[in-house]
Amino acid sequence: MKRLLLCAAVALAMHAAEEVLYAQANYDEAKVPKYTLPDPLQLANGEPVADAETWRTKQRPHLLELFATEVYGRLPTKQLPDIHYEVTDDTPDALDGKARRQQVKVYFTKDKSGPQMEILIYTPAKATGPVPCFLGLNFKGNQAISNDPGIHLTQSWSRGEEKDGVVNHKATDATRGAAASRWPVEMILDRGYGVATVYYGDIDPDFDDGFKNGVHPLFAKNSDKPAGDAWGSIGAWAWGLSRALDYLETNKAIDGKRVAVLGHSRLGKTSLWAGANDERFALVISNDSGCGGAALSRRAYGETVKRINTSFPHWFCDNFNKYNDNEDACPVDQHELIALIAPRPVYVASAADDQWADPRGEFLSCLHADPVYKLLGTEGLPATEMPDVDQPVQGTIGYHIRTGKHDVTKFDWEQYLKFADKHLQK
Ligand code: GTR
Repeated sequence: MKRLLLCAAVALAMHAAEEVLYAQANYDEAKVPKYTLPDPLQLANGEPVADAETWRTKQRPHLLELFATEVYGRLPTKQLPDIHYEVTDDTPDALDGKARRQQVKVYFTKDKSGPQMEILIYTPAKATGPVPCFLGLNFKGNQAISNDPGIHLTQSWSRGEEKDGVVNHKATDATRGAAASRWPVEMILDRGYGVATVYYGDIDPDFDDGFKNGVHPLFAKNSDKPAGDAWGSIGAWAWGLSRALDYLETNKAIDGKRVAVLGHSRLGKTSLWAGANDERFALVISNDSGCGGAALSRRAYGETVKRINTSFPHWFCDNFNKYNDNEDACPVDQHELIALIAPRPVYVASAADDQWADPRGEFLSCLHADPVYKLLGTEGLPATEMPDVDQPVQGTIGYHIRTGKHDVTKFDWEQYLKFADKHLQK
C-alpha cells in the first residue's frame, strides 16, 4: 500500500513538473534571440554550392555527417548477416473484406531470441498490382492503430498506462484501437495506398538505459561507454524504419520505390532523420515533430535543446549536449535536415495549439530549405510567408498549420494523401 501511494505521488509530481516546464518555456516572438542560420548552400571553405552536382557530392554528405556527429549519432554501417523474415499472418479479407492484412516478423539475429520487430501491413484487398505505401512507427503497439482483432498484441516493453500510480509496461487488450484516430486505415486504402507500421518499442524501448536494450547491443561497439557520436534512440528508430523498408521492397503487394515515411512528434523527428539518411524513402512527412525535428533550434521557442536533452537524454547523441543554451555554436540547424531530403518531396505539419513544438520555427525550416530544393530544379515551397491556419501549401515542400492540438488528425491525413497523389501516383 505504502509503495502504491509513493508511486502515485511520484506520478503526480512528474505530471506537475511537466506542466511547469511547458509554462516556463518562451512563447513570446519578441523574446526569440537574434540568430544567423548556417547557409546550406555555403561550403565549409566559404564558397557557394554552385550546382546540383556540388550539392550531391560535397555538401549533402558533409551536412549529413554533421547531423550524425553532432545531433543524432552515427547509424551503424555494419549489416546484420542473419536478419530474416517470417510471415506470421496473411489474411486476404481483413477489415470487412476491404484489406489484405499481413504481419511479418523481422528477426535481427539467427536464433530468434534477440530483438525483433513486427511489421503490420494493410493493402487494398482489390489491388491488382503493387501499391504506394505509407510507413510509420507507432507509440503503443501495432494493435493500437486499429480495432481489427486480428492484429498481434505487442510483447515488447510498452510505455504503458498508469493506473493507481502504477505503470504496467506490458501492453494489454485495452490498448486495441487506442490510436485508431491517428491511423485512418480505411481512408488510406480507399485512396489506393497501403499502410505499414511497426511498434517503436520493438526497435528500442523509450527510456534511458545506457544502450543496453533494443537493437543497440547488436552493434557491440556502442554497448560499452557510448562515444559522443554514438546513436541514440531516434537513430535506432530511424534505422528500424530502413530495415522495414528493406522488407517492404521484397513484398509484392507494395511498390518499394513509392514508400512515404511518416511520424508524429518524437517519431516525426525520427521520420525526418530516416528520410535524410535513406534516399530510398520517396517522400517524407513530419507531423508536429518540433525541437530536434522540423523546428529551428536557434529560435529556442517552446521546447529547447537543453530541455529536450535533459528530459530525454537517450534520444540524441551525447555531443548534442554541447548546444544546451548554446544553439548558435551548432554547425547545423534543422532547415538543413529538411534540405537533406531534397529533391524528394517533404511535408511538415504543425498545430496551432502545439506551441511547445514551435510551429513558426517548423515553417521557417521549410522556407530556409527552399533554396536547396530550387537549386535541385524542383518547385520547392510555394510560399514566402507562413500560411494561415488550415490553409496548406503544397509544392515539393508542403506545409500546414491546422487548428487544434498536438495530434495526428483526419485533416492532417487528407493533406498527406493529396500530397502523395501529387508526387507518388504515376
Ligand atoms: C514531448 C517532447 C516532444 C515530443 C513529444 C512526443 O514530451 O517534449 O519533443 O517529442 O514528447 O513525442 O510525444
